[in-house]
Amino acid sequence: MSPHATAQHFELLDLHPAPTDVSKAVIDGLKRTPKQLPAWLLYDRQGSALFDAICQQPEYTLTRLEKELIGSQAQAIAEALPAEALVVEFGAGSAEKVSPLLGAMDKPSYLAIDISAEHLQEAGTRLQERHPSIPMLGICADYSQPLELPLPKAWQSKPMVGFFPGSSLGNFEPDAAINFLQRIRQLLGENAQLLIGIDQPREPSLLEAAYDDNAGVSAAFAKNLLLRLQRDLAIELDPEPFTYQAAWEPKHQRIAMTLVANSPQTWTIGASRIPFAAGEALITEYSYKYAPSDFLALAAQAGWQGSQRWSDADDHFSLHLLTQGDDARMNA
Ligand code: AVI
Repeated sequence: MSPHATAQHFELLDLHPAPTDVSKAVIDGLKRTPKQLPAWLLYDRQGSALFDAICQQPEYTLTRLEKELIGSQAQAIAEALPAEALVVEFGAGSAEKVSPLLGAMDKPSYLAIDISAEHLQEAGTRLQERHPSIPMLGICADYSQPLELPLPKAWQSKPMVGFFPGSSLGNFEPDAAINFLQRIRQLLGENAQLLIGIDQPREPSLLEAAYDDNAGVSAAFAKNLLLRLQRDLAIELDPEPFTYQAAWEPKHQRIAMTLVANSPQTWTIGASRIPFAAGEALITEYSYKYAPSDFLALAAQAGWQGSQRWSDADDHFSLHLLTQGDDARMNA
């Protein structure tokens, strides 16, 4: 692992959770009331491809808004960041959003973390081709869990900039979001900054359409979770009698995505049998939306403070640049 100025090959370290951890996460989630599976399970190779397809749907504006914002503000954002910084992206996905930012920054290096190894290898290779002189490395890992970064020596003293686009923080429940923001503050170290994309609440009908598009891609994304459980974990289940739903829950300011059993059925996982009643919902994901002030209040609980914010013309989506608050540094 020796990224250097002329690196051409995108190197990947695989720290993906072992299959037993995946089975345990599934069984634990199915024993909850209501049943709920961790959102990271949605992103196998097929799920990651379906998520990319969601981002192309006309109803799902989040990705387009964020890309336009980064494209138009890359220079202003880069000016707020130190030279020779290491950009650490959590959940890099197709690693497209970071490209204009890396292009505008002064001698950056780039570390991409994602749960899907094949997807990360492809995305990282494309990005490396676009920016051949920027040192890059990929790590396949579940970034929602405690993580150590096995950084190459040359990177250990670099100023760190976390990059967490796509409003993926919205897929954590608020307490977990605070824990996660605290963990990345500790992981990135003192003086690090964090650039984070956050989707904001708006007209419920727009949000419900964004998460249940006409072409049925969002539904296929959720149902792929069931196919994945069959495929990878040999869970015996019938995916057919489940209907996908996406509902705005105003009390929580979130979209709840569920697969609802149309008829009673039982899943078999090794020696465990998990019953579903007719009408019972399996929560596949929540997507919380935060107004800027609510987000900054949440971030403050994790020791981050807002330094700048960029948003689209309708103020539907924000890119927040956060620094570490004095209190946070004293308590770290
Ligand atoms: C990755 N994440 C921010 C998406 C979201 O908008 O909550 C996941 C998603 N699930 C269905 N559509 C999009």
